[in-house]
Amino acid sequence: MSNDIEETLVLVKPDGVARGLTGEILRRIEAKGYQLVDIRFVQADRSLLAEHYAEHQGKPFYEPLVEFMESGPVVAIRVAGNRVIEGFRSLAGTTDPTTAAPGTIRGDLGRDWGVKVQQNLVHGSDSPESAARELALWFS
Ligand code: IDP
Repeated sequence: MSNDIEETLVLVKPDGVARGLTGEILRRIEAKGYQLVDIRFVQADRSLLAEHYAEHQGKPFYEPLVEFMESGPVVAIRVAGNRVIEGFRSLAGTTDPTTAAPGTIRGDLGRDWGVKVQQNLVHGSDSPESAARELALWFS
């Protein structure tokens, strides 16, 4: 375990924004000790989402995922901190909110009543390479 200051891209997805959970998600990021470096409200278009989710193109959930992500504004956040890339993914919890651990954003706040798996409130970059690529995309 190294001691590395990193930056990551966090997105509050359209379900998080629509449910008024942006403040609660920012609170959890700050409470953990991470720094909010930049923040913007974005109505993502298809070309941005195609680049962002390039690795998922061709998967069965790709089209519903992109449709969901363009269904409303998202909040893009540049977050800095010690090992923040894996640290934020730990705060977010596993992909499916139904089984995400209590104490995590998805586990505490994610809904599973009439809601699809893609509606899991947040995105966090999964590696330093993804973080650099995604930050350039959303904060160009
Ligand atoms: P992650 O966001 O937990 O890193 P990824 O595997 O990178 O998960 O998938 C990206 C996003 O695609 C997920 O956050 C979720 O919104 C959606 N997704 C992943 N797997 C499924 C699935 O099996 N069904 C529907 N949506 C999915």
